[in-house]
Amino acid sequence: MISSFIITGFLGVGKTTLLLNTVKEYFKDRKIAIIVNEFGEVGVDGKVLKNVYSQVLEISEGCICCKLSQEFEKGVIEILQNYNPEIIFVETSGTSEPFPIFLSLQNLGMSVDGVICVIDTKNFDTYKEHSTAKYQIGGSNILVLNKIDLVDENTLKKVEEEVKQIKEKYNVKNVLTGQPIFKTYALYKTEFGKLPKEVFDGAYRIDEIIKIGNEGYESGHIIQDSFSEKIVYLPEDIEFKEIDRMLSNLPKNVYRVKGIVKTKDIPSPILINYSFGNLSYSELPDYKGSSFLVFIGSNIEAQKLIRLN
Ligand SMILES: Nc1nc2c(ncn2[C@@H]2O[C@H](COP(=O)(O)OP(=O)(O)O)[C@@H](O)[C@H]2O)c(=O)[nH]1
Ligand SMILES: [Mg+2]
Repeated sequence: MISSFIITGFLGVGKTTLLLNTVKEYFKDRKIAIIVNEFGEVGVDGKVLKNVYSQVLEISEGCICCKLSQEFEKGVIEILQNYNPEIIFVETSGTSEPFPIFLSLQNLGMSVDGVICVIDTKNFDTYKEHSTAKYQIGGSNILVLNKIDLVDENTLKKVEEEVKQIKEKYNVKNVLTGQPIFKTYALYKTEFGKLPKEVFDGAYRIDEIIKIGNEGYESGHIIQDSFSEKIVYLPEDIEFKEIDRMLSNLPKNVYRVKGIVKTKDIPSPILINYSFGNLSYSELPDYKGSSFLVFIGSNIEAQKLIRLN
């Protein structure tokens, strides 16, 4: 049976980082396929992951848990037929819920060996009230408290308690039987998503085959959380400091910025990653496409964000 893992978690918590750090480390000699669903029509993670893995399928422009479930299943079937992978990893968008994706994978005959929810320990307070974040925890069986390098012992303890409570309350149940679908769960604490190998060895395989349709599961998705995104294509003759200045002064309604930008003064294209006020840059030398930034948040007005000369 082909095994699969789902990586879920809110915007910017470290899902792609976890994939880069663990999959590359533990599965060098295995045939891996990665499916990445990004919020919005332009993918950044797909480009980053493609630098490392050859088989990366990008599904954009909506979320695979609701609007795009058919496209998702079609994509999985194509990957199975064309590439014949041993293991499939699915990174959901930060606004997706994992449970419908879990059902899709099971329906396609795959073994789901873990639903991993990455949690941003540093910024948990700022997003924990979003219902999507709660259902992501409730629908997973491996909880990963990430970014622990950025918090003290007390914060870590507090977030751990909160996450456990949310797990208890939002644990997905089969509405027909009233029983929780994942009987147990594991909790890990990581920096940059570095999970131990044991997580991927099948110890958290979900054996129970869930035979309910999507309608057998209730969630508050779509209705309660509203996000939007704006894409801005940039000219290539700008200076790095202009980009840096703009990104250092973002308003609070912008949660997440990702993009790949070419500048006048730095030879390699730069990968930009902004989440919850933390900004990071890295180089992406092989990138050949255009320069763009994707802003994710609520009520975003891109023209007000970008004031380039
Ligand atoms: N300090 C710190 N930064 C992290 C950690 N994990 C991820 N990041 C950074 O957080 C940002 C978002 O990470 P990414 O993996 O793209 O998040 P995703 O949207 O969930 O896929 C990037 O700039 C990462 O380098 C961590 O454990 N500690
Ligand atoms: Mg990502």
